[in-house]
Amino acid sequence: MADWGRIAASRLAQIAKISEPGAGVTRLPFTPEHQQAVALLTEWMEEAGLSVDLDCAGTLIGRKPGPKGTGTFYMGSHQDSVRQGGAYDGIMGIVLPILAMQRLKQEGIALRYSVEVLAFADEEGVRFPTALMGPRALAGTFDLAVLDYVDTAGISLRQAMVDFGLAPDAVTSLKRDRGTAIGYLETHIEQGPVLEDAGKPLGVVTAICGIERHQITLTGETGHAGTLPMSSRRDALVGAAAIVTEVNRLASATPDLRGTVGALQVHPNVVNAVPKVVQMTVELRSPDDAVRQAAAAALREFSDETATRMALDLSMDRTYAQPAQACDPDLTRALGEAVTARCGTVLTLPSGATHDASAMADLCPIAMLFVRCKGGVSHVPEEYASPNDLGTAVDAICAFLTRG
Ligand code: HGY
Ligand code: MN
Ligand code: MN
Repeated sequence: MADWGRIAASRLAQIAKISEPGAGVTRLPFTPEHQQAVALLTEWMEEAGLSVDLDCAGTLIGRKPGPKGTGTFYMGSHQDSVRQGGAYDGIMGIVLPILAMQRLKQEGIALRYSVEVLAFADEEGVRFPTALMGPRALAGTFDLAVLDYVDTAGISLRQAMVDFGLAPDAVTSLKRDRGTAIGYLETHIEQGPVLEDAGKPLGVVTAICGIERHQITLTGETGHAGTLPMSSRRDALVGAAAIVTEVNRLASATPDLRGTVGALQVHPNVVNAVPKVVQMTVELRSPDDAVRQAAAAALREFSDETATRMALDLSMDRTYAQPAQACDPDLTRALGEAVTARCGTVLTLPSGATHDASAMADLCPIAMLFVRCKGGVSHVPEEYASPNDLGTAVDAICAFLTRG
């Protein structure tokens, strides 16, 4: 009997090497690293008996046709990583279903429906200020306008996709028929401490949080740090500091809300000049959209008031938003039964991270399987899931796929 956990661990270690130089994994969409990952995943998909195709949104699709006239069950996640991220986030949700399909093939088990394993190009939104293009294309919710978004080198998403050999403007033709989409299962490292604290290898997700991101720019006046009197300064960084503190205060005081200022640039950013411009991102997350939206409104009011008080110019633009998404109760129950059959019990939990599943929910019912995450750390090189837990996840996926 193959040790699917060990095979999974060695494959994840192997594909983790496909990265830009530096600590951890940096594999961004429509890059040479993405190209190499597609080649390796193609090999593994073919070994599992799947026919492989790369769609014009950059999603690699491994398909196993079922009996004629039956629908399709989807599984998958994203091939891309954050910068210097871990070896499990996203890619685990591609490698494990491929191995589950390989195991069913080896055991001669035919499924009652078709299956597609999906390796989405971009979920993290690190290279371009957008994300989820693959699942949005399949769900028919892709906004062609995002093709004009550019990365920090000024390359548009459209150009990057063309250079990758794709036809980006054909993305709208990828919309799948909801009538034949049975459901979608995403397997993902938990990225938090809940399963480890509970001593559980697997968990079943109840809902995925909603998210919104804002770009804030504060503009004051620069001047000599030694000669400009404090009383006549319009220091953009002092205004930004007030807003950063308020984001943290508001999120800490509001149940079910997380707030983060993740990126901040200062201009002219020199030791002996008063900061003139500060650009920063604010991200708000909650499983309850009303809570998130109320926090965004309160923050906008606080920022306006702060800018007025400090005689700063303020712009605050929402650059991204994704609603909270409940997992389908029937699929989730079935997944819970599969996990219980394998582990004896099942722990359910919400996801504070967003996932491709959030967008797939516009196409079909979704379910998510979480795998224990060592120390609860993710988006860092130390991210880790054990071979045992990986093997248990393959077992649970097979039990789920072959349920009565
Ligand atoms: O930000 C997230 O939650 C996901 O990792 N992209
Ligand atoms: Mn992820
Ligand atoms: Mn991630």
